[in-house]
Amino acid sequence: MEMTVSAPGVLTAAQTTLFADNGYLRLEGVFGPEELAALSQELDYVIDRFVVPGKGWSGPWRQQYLSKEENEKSQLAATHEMQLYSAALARAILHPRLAGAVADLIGPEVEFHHMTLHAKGPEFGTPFPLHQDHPFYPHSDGAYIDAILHIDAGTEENGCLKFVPGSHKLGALPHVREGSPHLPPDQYPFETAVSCPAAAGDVVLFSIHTIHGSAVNRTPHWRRFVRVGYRNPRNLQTGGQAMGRPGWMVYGVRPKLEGVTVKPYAAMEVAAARAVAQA
Ligand SMILES: O=C(O)CCC(=O)C(=O)O
Repeated sequence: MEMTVSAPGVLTAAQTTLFADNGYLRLEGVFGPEELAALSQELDYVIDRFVVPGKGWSGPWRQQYLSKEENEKSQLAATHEMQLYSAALARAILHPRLAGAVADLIGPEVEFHHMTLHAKGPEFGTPFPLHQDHPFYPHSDGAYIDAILHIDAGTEENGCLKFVPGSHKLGALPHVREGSPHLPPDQYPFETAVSCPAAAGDVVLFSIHTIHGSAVNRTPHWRRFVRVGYRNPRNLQTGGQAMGRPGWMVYGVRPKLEGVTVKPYAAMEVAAARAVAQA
């Protein structure tokens, strides 16, 4: 049986053009008050029980971006695949307006790729130097969108996202590989990036090739963002995070591709844990 998948038409023509021009787009109010409350509570549960905060990304950029005190005290809680811990976070991946917007941009078929937490600690919440996401999970082309779910509002004071408009048109750029991949700060000054403040419940979409970063969180509160990566299943991954792992289809059906097989998830290391428990 042939199946024709068509784009859902969640985005307006003006939104699609904005994304094509700038490489990023803010969607207002994707998560309503009840969804947001569940996301916030369950994320806090996951952070409290399963995440040990660290200093955040490493590399020579820290000397240029941070004072000595900031470098020493910077704090980031980061982890991956929180949908394995929380049903509210699992539901968020499939959210019809979110998946539909992504389908309008890179679909019609859309496959979920990964979920990652970036929670900046209070007062000294770690900044992110300018970078593209491509070096972290390189794919063959640009049909990959990162969605930042704003569990908290992003403001100038707490380290909102900042983008270099139109930079996605540059394609995949070489990154400094000392520490976490980042663009050389002297060639790509942080000041060239434009702030993208957003309210709690908003989602900001951007291309895997869009240059972005964020400043220090100087407020007394945690700033919690969740990144969800989506790709067109025809856009094959070439390395990095979650390489070789198939994801749920969140819009349309998986196309049958020559030479590509869908392998099940790797077995969890349960047997080893059981052996330890029984010892
Ligand atoms: O959470 C942030 O402030 C930045 C996130 C980011 O750069 C990324 O997810 O690639």
